[in-house]
Amino acid sequence: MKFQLHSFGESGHSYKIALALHFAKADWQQIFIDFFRGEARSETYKNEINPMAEVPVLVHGDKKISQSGAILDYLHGKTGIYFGKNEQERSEILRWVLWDNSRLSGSLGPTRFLMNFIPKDKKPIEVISYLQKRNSTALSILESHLREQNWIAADQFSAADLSCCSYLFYPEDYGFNRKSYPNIDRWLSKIETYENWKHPYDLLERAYPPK
Ligand SMILES: N[C@@H](CCC(=O)N[C@@H](CS)C(=O)NCC(=O)O)C(=O)O
Repeated sequence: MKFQLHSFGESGHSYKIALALHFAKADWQQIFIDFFRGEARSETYKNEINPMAEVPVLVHGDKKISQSGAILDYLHGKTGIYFGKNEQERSEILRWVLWDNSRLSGSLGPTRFLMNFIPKDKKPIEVISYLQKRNSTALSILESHLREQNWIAADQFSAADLSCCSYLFYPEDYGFNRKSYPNIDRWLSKIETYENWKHPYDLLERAYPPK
């Protein structure tokens, strides 16, 4: 049964799922969300797709799932996306997926949005600088963790790696310089040299600039 992914190219949370489906060679299609024209906040979207007014949403048969971590968990049983072989490993993967949502993607995403996708005169400089400090702390935590580990939460590529890597592949300036974090750089290089890895903008149609 085909997967449908409500998404847009600039969304790192969407990219996690698109990459998971692509790596798994699953049968899937993007349902484009015109994010920068407010589609995800529209009453129709909230009523019919996601009352949380967020992207991504995965539709599979009669299932409609939001929250990238919950979607990766759902895909574990369906596509082989790795979410642990026992309770202990699963809990470690989940711990990093939640950390990513709250501290890494959850902070990098808004920083990149504010720095790149809103008009210059509306940029909240103090908020951006506050977020950048939080980003540096989160990136340093990941950098230290990857000093001893090949993969984030298991002895193989897992949902934790998928979750944490997504925003780090985007080209826009949001204060992340890969070369300043050699362990993160090495880990990202391993992921992008996977045989069928794809850049976010080669996997998902972009919504910016709005047409
Ligand atoms: N924790 C959510 C975060 C999703 C999220 O923040 N999505 C952004 C797009 S990348 C969004 O839809 N934001 C709506 C808004 O901020 O109004 C997940 O992992 O799916």
